[in-house]
Order: sequence, then structure tokens, then C-alpha cells
Amino acid sequence: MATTRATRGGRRREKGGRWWAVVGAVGILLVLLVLGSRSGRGNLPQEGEGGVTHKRAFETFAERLRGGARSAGFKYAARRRELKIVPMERLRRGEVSVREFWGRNSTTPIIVEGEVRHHPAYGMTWGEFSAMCGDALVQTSVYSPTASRWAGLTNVKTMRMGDYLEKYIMSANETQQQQGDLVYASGQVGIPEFCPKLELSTPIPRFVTFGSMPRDPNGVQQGQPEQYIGPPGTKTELHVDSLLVPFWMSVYKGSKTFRVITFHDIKASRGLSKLFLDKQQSRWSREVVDRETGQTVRRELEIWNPDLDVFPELGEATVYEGTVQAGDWIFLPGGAPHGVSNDGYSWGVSINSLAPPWIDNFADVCVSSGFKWRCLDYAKAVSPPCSEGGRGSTRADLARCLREGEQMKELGAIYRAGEDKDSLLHEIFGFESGTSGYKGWCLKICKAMRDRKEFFTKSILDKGYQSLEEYYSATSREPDIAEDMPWEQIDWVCAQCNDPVGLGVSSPNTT
Ligand SMILES: O=C(O)CCC(=O)C(=O)O
Repeated sequence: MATTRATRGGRRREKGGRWWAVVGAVGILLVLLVLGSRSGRGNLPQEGEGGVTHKRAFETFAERLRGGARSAGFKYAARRRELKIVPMERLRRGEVSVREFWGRNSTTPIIVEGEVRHHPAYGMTWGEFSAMCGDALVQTSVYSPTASRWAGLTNVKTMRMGDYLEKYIMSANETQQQQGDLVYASGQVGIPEFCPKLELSTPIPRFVTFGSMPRDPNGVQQGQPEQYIGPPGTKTELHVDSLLVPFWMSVYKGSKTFRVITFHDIKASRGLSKLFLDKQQSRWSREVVDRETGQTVRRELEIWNPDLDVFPELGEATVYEGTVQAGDWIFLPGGAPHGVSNDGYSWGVSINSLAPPWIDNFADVCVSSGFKWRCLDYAKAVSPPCSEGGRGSTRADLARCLREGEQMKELGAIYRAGEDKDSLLHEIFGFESGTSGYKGWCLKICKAMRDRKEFFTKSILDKGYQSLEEYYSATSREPDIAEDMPWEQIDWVCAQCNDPVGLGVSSPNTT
């Protein structure tokens, strides 16, 4: 074979040696031009390349050429330059029963179209929302590509929901958006501690009414559901939810696009496991040399602007992508890194919980992750048998101790009974349907908020400060309503408990 090739080449050289020299020179020039033009296109994903391709902004031209030389090798050539994006599975409301739904699997994301269209929140205008909850306090943040905080959300502030809606949603304009004034009312505060009446408009969808959530000593949970409200362009970058429990969201306004990598994919790839599981992180970053300045800089992973030269492992992942429109509902399995981008003026209500059909997957995720993101603490909180010495160290034992808990047994019975019905939050926590159930639950939330405030205040006084004011001024820390809710908000919530008049409190039906 070698002889044949040499012979053919020799013949061509004889016939047109000069012609080949010209072709060779033009070829080299073209390669240099292509490489050069790529290096000058900035660091953003290029429009028209599917929005997911991107360039190597942080390599020197010499490194790029060395990379080109390496690309002759099979390994380098096999690397993906783009994300492998596949559409999420979708169903329409009514296509399957609750039992059938969980019979499929609980390890990949799924969207159910129209599942929450009958919820009162779906028909609510921003003005009505503001009239109900405008006086409540909300936490806002802004996305920064360089922020290492959870999901890249930084510049955290507290404001009244009415002011937020007025400024960033109801009277927001294009100029504001172009100027990057993308302020997001981004979770952290649960609906119970934000505006308890809202639970009557945002029922828990039938697929997840048997999800368990940790309960505080008052038997309630003030921090869930959370809600996310934001103009188009607001986003949360890739993150793993703390505790590794599944996530779901009802979207009532606008539309939100999710990108999700499953834990199964991470486990199956050495590169992805190393990236995501070696160390528990809020975001994942790497140091690279900036081509322009020669300086070493830190690059955060962005699933909405992915750089596979900095994070080549991403090419090994299947990225599930799906848009959730107003009236739709989405479920994400536990331990699945996800990022969310708002395409419209969006409002989503979400919970992280664990239900009987997801226990085996949770146990696998928790044990395989090396018990990161406090997943064992979650198991202990929802199921006391998991607190017994040495319990939960293997998948089988963790699944077993979770099933042994009283709360999980009760939820298992509800699940097996196959009840196909939405519930209100207060019903989930064992309070009866109707006005008295709402009132009883709300008063417990009020008490839980007061207890928490007193506990926090005491912990600060125990450190030797005379007051919270002195603590904040001495430490230059900003109060964070997720840990220290102002008394005025607590009093406002408590006042809502005694005022269910005209709320039309009733159990939601499913049709
Ligand atoms: O809707 C969003 O922007 C983010 C919600 C989310 O991913 C979460 O709470 O974990």
C-alpha cells in the first residue's frame, strides 16, 4: 500500500509540481484566515450557530494552532463542539393518570401541557396579584456571568412586591431590558411567609400531592413553595438543588425554558462526575488564560452560553431542553443540574419534595453523590428512622429507612389509593379543607415565623451584640429576609390569617 501511495504521489508531483505549491499556499492562508476570524468574534455564542456553539476566547493564537495540530488525533476530533440538546418529553393534561405517570420513570424531566390551567393563579392579572400580595416583601437579584453564588444570581435586594411588579413587570419597557435592567424576583422566600392567601390560588398539582417536605416544630414549612417572577431575559444558570430532591414548577405566566442534565448521565461519564460531583459547588468554574490579556481568569460554567473548550465534558452530556408555557407544569428528577431562562414576563411556583415513587432514585443519587448537598439531612428530616445510628449508608438501607417513616407511609397510602386530585398547601400539611383549615395553617405559619425571628435574634444577642441593628452595622452585613424576616412582614402575614373573608376558600377540583 505504501508503495502504491508513493508512486501515485510521485506521478502527480511530476505532472504539476507548481500547481500543488500554489494550492498548498492558498490552503494554509485559508486555514489561518478561518482560525483568525474565529478568534476575533468575542466570547458570546454566535447567532445562527444554534445558539449553543461558541468559540475559544481564552486561548492564544499559538495555542489554537497547537490545538489544530492535536485535532489530527482521533481523540480530539471526536470531541463535541456543541451541546447535545434533545427535546424534553411532553404530555398533555389528561393523557395519563397519576399512577400511570409515575409508572413511566422518575429519572428524566417531563412537561405536562395545560396541567395547571384550571388553577386560579393562571387567570390572575399582574394587577390582581399586586392587589393581593403587593405589600409583601420579596428578594430580588440580577444574573452575573462571573458570580459564583447559586445560579449566578447576585446583587440581592429586598423590596415590596407591588413596587417590583410596577417597575420591572407591569411598566417595564424594551429600553429597560436592552439596558440589562433584568431584575429577578428569584425565590428564597416561600409563599407561606410571603403572602399566605396566595396558596389558595396556587394548588399543588395532583402528580405531587403526596410529596414530603420537612416540617418545623409547628408542623408546617414556611419556605416552600418558592416563586420566580421576572421579565424576559432573566435567568438562573446551571445549579443543583440543595438536598438532591426532585423539583417541580407550575408556570402561571409567560414562558420559561429549562435545560437539564440528568444525574444518570453524570454518573455514566467520568468527566461529568468529576466536574459535577468531585466537590459540592453552587456553580462550576475553571481557570483559563485570557487570550487578549494573557491573565489567568476564572470562567463560570454557563449552560445558556456554553464554552466547550473550557468545559469539554459538557459535550458528553445529553441536555434536555423544554419550554414551559403558562398553564404547563414541569417535573425534574433529583440531583439533575438545571438552568432556566425566562422568555416572557414569567411567574412560576415551585417545590422540592420527595414522594414514595421517587425514593429508589433519590437513594441512588444521594449515595452515588457521596451524600453531598445535605441529602442525608433531608432523609433524616422527613423520616426519623434514617436518624438511627448508621442508617442510610447504602442505597438499599437509605430507601428502606425512608419508607419506614410515618410521613412517608401515609403518603405511600395516598399514592397507592390513586387519588387523582389537586390539593391546597394547607391540606397537604394535614389541615382540613375550607376556611378553618386555611386559618389554622396560616396561624401556625405566623407562629413559625415569630419563633424563627426570636431564635435568630437570640443567636445574635448570644454573640454579644446589643441588638440586630448593632449586629448589622458592626458586621456591614445586609439583612437577608431568607434568614431574618422583618417584623413588619411577619405582622402582615399574621394579619392575613384572620382575614380569609371573601377568599372563597375551597378545595380545588381537578377538572
Ligand atoms: O425559575 C427559575 O428561574 C429557577 C427555578 C429553579 O431552578 C430552582 O428553584 O431550583
